[in-house]
Amino acid sequence: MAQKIKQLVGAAQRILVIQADNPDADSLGSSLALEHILGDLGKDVYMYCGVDIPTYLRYMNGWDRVLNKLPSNFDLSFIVDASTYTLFDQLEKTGHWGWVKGKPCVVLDHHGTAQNPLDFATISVVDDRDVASTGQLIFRIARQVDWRISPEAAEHIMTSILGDTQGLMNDLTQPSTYRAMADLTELGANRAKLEEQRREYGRMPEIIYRYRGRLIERTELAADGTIAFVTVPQEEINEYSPLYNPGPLVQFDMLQIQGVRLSLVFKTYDNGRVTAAIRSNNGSPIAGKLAEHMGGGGHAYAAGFKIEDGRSYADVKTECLRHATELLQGLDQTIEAN
Ligand SMILES: [Mn+2]
Repeated sequence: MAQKIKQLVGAAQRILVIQADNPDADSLGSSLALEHILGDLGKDVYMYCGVDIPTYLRYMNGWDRVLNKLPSNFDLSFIVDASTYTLFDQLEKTGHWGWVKGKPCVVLDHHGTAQNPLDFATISVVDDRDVASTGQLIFRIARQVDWRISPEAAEHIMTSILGDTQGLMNDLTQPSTYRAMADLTELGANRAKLEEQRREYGRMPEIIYRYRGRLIERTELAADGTIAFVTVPQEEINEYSPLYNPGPLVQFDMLQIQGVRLSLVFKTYDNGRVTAAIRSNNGSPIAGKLAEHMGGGGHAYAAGFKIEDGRSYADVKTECLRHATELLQGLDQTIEAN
């Protein structure tokens, strides 16, 4: 596989790296790592994401080179951290899938259970067992074909791993992940520096700190206290989202409530759109399955979905909580059966 990817890269000059419409530290870190690695090979690299890079990721150097219009002139594309059509609404809407399908395409991902797979890919490497993040997968491939990993590339790969493993703390973390972290450190990535950058960027204005208190106050519990959720309406999105993304403000605190296994931050928009960010605690790896059931995607501990088909928020919430409860119960039954 790695050799075939090397051949495709060898034959291309202009290379496009595509992220899905749910950018996170892994997809952005993977894009930026590829930008450096392929750039060092003398390629012209373009990065695309259909939506704006969220503010909480803007501590990553180079985020502002990600385009949100798809360039039409390229020889090869990489799709990183996604392998399903579901997460590419913007390409669907603009009708630009044709451009991507008309050229060789390499899909690199670590989400195993995707529905509607991107079946046109020239090469698809979807490894859901041995790597913690797409960045780690890129690292493995780059080593197999002896591509140079600059300190900048190493840093972006490290960020991708820390993002998906929540700082090496969830069980996506593999033995190979610790080895990769050691190798990346040798290559010049500095975890302490990365954490400092992220913390500095994560500092919030006073008004946001106080808003966080209100979100905590409004948090509700469901399913015998195993699911925590909160709703952010349009007027708060307008007021606070430009300053800070409301989800990350409370979502990890919600997972710290005793007995809570899953947290949900719903956002409701005036045009009827409902979105949800899903996070789960170690031992309750159902976030991705819940998101898929609701028409979205993600992985075991972090996922999301959006509903735009006119269903009311009340209906979406009821269905989401019902299915989440079922998945948690199913998980317990599997554990008991073992
Ligand atoms: Mn990922």
